[in-house]
Amino acid sequence: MPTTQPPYYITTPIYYVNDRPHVGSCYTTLLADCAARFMRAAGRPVFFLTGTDEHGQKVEKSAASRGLTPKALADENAAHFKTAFQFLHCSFDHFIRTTDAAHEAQVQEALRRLIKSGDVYLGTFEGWYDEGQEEYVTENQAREKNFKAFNGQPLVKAKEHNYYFRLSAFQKRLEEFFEKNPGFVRPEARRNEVLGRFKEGLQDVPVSRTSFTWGVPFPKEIEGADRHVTYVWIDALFNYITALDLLSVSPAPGGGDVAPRQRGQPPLASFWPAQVHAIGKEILWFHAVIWPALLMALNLPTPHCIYAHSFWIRDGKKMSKSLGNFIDLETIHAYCNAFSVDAWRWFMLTQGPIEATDADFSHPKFVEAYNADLANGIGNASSRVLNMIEKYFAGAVPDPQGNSNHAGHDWPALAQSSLASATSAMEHFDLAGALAAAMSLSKRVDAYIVATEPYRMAKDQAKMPEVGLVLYHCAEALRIAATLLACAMPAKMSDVLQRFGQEPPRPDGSFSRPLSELCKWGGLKPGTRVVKGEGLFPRADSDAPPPTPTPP
Ligand code: ME8
Repeated sequence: MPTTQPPYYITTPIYYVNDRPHVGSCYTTLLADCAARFMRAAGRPVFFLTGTDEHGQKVEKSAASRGLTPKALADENAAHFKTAFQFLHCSFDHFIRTTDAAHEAQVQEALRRLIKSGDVYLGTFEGWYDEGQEEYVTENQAREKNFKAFNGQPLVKAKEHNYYFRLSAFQKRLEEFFEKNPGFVRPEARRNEVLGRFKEGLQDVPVSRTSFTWGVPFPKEIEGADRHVTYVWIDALFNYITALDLLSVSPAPGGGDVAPRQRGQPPLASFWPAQVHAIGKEILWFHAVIWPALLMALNLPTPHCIYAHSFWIRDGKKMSKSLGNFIDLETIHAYCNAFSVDAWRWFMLTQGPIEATDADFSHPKFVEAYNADLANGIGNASSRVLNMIEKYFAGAVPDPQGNSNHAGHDWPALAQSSLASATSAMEHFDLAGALAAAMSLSKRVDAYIVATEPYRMAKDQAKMPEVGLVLYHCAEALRIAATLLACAMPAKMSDVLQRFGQEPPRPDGSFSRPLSELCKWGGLKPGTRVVKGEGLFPRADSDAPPPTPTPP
């Protein structure tokens, strides 16, 4: 689709390979996928990046405990992440791995530039270290946390000769930047947390380690840098720009499995700066403070928004391996098999911790949302309307004869406002708001059927033109709702669109025309053949036990 619309670049965190995918990593990736699909449907060129963070001591140790090389462990688990995200129909454009040669070369280039500019220097540091998170915490934080690490283990006092990034020199610039860009960190509560921490004063951060070898080595030509490998966090943050070849020293495109640029597609570099870095709240400081400062030091533009969602928890408790209450891939598979991948996506996207509070995962909550929104919601509305068109109009969409306003429903205005609200919400990464705006059209259809009772009118032959009018409006509203909801439920909404004789979205979520055209009232042609088909979302029994976890 030729387009003059601005590029949209969205990323997820790159996930540690010493763990398998679980509800958390799948959640953030689903959020990004939904936004990416919507923006492609809107006609914007999109680059959606996800991937794996493969260096560091934790990976080195996990691999050793299994008798594997770190790379072999990384290969194994990177493949698990990729497969899990594909299973959930995530349409990423590139899966970056920090062991990709193109990434490593660009990280070294960043270090060269930062050392040259004096923003990175060699120094000594002593402080409280969280071994699990591979990060130092300040004296204040250590005290607040009772000298416990994120995983509950004691913090350790560590001393290192390291290269440091002169973060302290960016305090004023960052404060001004936050002032000028109130939407940089979202939601608002997260922004306030960062602002609060600014008051403690920014300290320089170590960017190298000598305590292990599994990392990107410092460039050889830098004196005194042998044995120093790049601190895993700095290596990781750069993925957002190395994936676009922004620091490439050679003109050749980067490695990895990025799809070759096709004619008419914008150059990779034009995607920077990112619209959204979607992350979890625990890694906000790196993204909200260290990352923009690194970019400022490199004279590169800063991203538009860091969106830090909260956590999925279970029965009011944090999910952890030791509690054994993690929603793992086996559980996700079981739900997808029992209710469909799209039902899982819908639950994640609409009931998740997108805002500042954690969200509890519970089976009754899943069944309630599934029945309310899908089985009794859009699934039921579609079946009823398709059934009636089949029964009363021999399966051909009736002709509304130019009437679009009926029984107090101004349908073109409703469709227009649904599109406008969904678009504006999506631009603000308010996914639940965008999906609610789209779903409201389907709810309107229910209310309209209740108010007009077409099945009763159909008993009177003289009222058939009005029945046709009602059913046209219902079908057209459902077509538009399904078009807007395809970013959340690509397979099921493709099915709905096809039943109404419409073209489904492409596998990446784009359509042959942008949403602004597709969602105009009146796109459904009278006479189009419809197909009733099987029930889309069979009702779930709220008394049945949760599905049994199944291996992928
Ligand atoms: O932190 N609920 O990787 P990671 C919701 N490699 N989301 C959750 C979650 C939960 N309970 N648990 C995890 C790292 N997540 C670094 C990132 S980025 C330059 C480097 C999600 O494997 C959430 O997005 O620990 C969180 O930020 C991410 O997984 C952490 O993944």
